[in-house]
This record gives sequence, structure tokens and C-alpha cells, in this order.
Amino acid sequence: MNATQKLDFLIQDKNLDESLKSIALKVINSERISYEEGVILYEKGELGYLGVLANYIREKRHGDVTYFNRNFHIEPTNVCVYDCKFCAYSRLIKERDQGWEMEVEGMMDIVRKYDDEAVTEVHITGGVVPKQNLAFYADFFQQCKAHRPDLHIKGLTPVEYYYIFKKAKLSHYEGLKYLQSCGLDSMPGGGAEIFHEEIREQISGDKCTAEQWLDIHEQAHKLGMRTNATMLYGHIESFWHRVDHMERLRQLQDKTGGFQTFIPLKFRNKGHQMDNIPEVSVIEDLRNYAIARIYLDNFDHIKAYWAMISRDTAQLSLAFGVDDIDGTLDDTTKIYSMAGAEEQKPGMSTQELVELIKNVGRHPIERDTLYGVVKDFKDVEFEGAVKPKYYALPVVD
Ligand code: V47
Ligand code: SF4
Repeated sequence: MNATQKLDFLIQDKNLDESLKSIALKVINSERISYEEGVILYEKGELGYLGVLANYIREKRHGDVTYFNRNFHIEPTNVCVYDCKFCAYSRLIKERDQGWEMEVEGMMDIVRKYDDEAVTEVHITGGVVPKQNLAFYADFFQQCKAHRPDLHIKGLTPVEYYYIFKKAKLSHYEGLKYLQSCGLDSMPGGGAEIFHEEIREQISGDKCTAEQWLDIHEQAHKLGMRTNATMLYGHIESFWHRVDHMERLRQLQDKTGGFQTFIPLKFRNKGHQMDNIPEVSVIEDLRNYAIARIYLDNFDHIKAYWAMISRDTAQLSLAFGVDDIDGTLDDTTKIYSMAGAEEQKPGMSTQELVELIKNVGRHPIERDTLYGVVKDFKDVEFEGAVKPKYYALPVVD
């Protein structure tokens, strides 16, 4: 059975709850589901049901295509003026001797390490410290572009920008316009956490608000930059907080169309002030990807960040609405390993990423940051690649 036949079959099920049936009909008719229906999906949607709906949407948009990119991270500092309760990675200013704070030269050394490699993107994110200010990033972006003009700079989040622009007495628009002129290309999705004040106050009350986060993305979109959005889920929030979060993103996307990808980030519970809160199950992770795919009807892509959820769950997620599994990383990020993620030294070769995707019957495409095709790996065979005996997804002609 293909994705459409499965959805038709589901709708015929006489035992299907009426509200779930009406949502499935909306999906088949490409109609938007409401906030209330989003909450119903979380409360009543079983994994199998959600998978059928999300996979239908995923295959309608992308078929079997699954994207990845070749990137590396620079984390300029892990010292931070903020104190997010879920953050295992950062050190407060008073503990800065236990952390790192790079100079522009050190960041350029990392960029130069990749001179002979076909990476297309550098993803920059980290803590917030006064000396890494507007002039610091302007200098780095300019040097990076001068050295390697084709490397896409996906840099910093509204958490850093809010702080930096306030100190520089610039509006969000002015600050972003200036940094864009220095080489900034796009913005990653971090710092969103959970927008609703009730939760945000408790987990990251001292950094930018939801309104500030959304405004900085809106200004970036006005400048023609594409950006991503994340949601940190599975801690003290309720289901409706997640729907509220996605609703705010959906509304901004209706207005600007500037978001590319939504990345649900699973809360990991090691090494920080919220380590007493259990992590949610893999089933909940898959339900959450699926609901995101159904709810965010104006987002092109849903990404599973493999470094955080394990390679197996990343493979499974490709049947639950996900069409992108992020990049090679090359062991350049510490945010998740320090919070208890399975991958302690996250890095995958292109071959490993391609095989991970092919082994669940999907079609790997290396993309650039803006989803331009860098290389289609459908018919590329690597030497020594082991074909799986069993495909987790049925291969349909
Ligand atoms: O904003 C921090 C999250 C984010 C924990 O745009 C945690 O392509 C789980 O945004 N458990 C930063 N999550 C990373 C990020 C990202 C990652 C990959 C791709 C993209 C993209 C963006 O990491 C933070 C925060 O939400 N985080 N600590 C934790 N204990
Ligand atoms: Fe700082 Fe970001 Fe960690 Fe919050 S999540 S403490 S803003 S590094």
C-alpha cells in the first residue's frame, strides 16, 4: 500500500474516533487543522495513526527524498550571561575559567581546517558574552567570507542578537542589515525553547522573550534571509504549550514565508538544573515529529537532528514526517553530548549519512543550506556498502 492508500484505509476504519477522522479528512483535502485539533492530535493520536497522516504529507511534498548537508559548527564560547535551566553546556560568567571564549583568529583557524573539504555551511552558535559583540561578529563574518566566499554562514540566534543589538543601540532590522552586509547569510533555529511565558519564565526567564525571538526572525525575513525554527519539547510543558508554540510560528510564516525548516529538539536531562525531569520516550519523539508535519502546513521541511536523538531514531523519523536529518557535523558541537545525548562525538561521513538514509528505503540528496541540490546520491554505490536484509519502510513501486 502506498501513502495515499494507507490514508484512505485509515479513514474507512469504523472504530476511528470522529475527531481524528475529521482531521484525517482535512489532511487528505489539504486543509489546515486548527489549534484545538492540534491539541486533539497530541491527546488522542496514536503513533500508527499519526504516522499515516504525516507520511502522506511528507511523501506528497518530497516523495522519498531525504536531505542532509555537509557542515561544521563553531561554538565561539560556552560562557553565558544567561542561566537557562536545561543548559548543560554553558558556564556562568563567574565560572568562566571552566569554559572557553574564542578570539576571531581561533574561529578562523577552525574555518581554515576545512579548506580542502567540500563543506557548504558553517553553523555558529554558543553562549553570550559582552566581548563577543557587534564588532567581533562583523569582523569574523568579513574574514570568513574573504577567506571562503562560497561557505554559507548560518549564524547566531535571536538570543545573541537581542543582547548584541541592544548594547550597540541598533534596532533588530539595522543590526541584521549591518551583519548581512558583513557576510551573514541565514539564521539557525535555536533559542526558541517554548514560547509561552508560563514555561519560558521557568526554564529560560532571563533571555529574549518569545516576541523578541519572533521579531528578530521577522526582520531577517524582511531582509531576504531564510531562517529555521526549533522547539525544545518533553520537559515541563503541556501538549497545548507545544501547539501554542507551533501556532505562533505558523502565523509568522503566513506573514513572511521566510522559515525553511522546523526542528523539534528533544529535551535531554543530563548535567543541568532540570536533571530530575525524565526524558520522553522514542514513541513520543515520533508522535511529535508527525504532529509538527501535520500542523506546520506552511513549512517546507521538518528536520530530525540526528546528533541528539541517535541514528536509529533518525531513521525511524523518516517515516513520521521528517525529510531532513541535518549534517555531517564532524564532532564540532558539544551542546547535546554534554546534556546526555547518545552521540558523544557527533560526526558522520557522507557515506554513513547516505547509507543511513538508503537503509530505510529513502533517497538521499546532499543539499546546501537553502535546499539547492549539491549531489543526488540515489544511484551512488559506495565500495563495501552492506545492503540491508530488511527495509524499515516498505519499498513501493
Ligand atoms: O536553543 C540546549 C537546545 C538549541 C538542551 O537551525 C537542548 O539548523 C535538548 O538550535 N536538551 C541550540 N536541547 C541548537 C539548535 C539547532 C540544532 C541543529 C540545527 C539547527 C538549525 C539548530 O539546543 C538551544 C536549545 O533549545 N538545547 N540544551 C538540552 N539539555
Ligand atoms: Fe546561554 Fe544558550 Fe545555554 Fe541559555 S541555552 S544558558 S542562552 S548558552
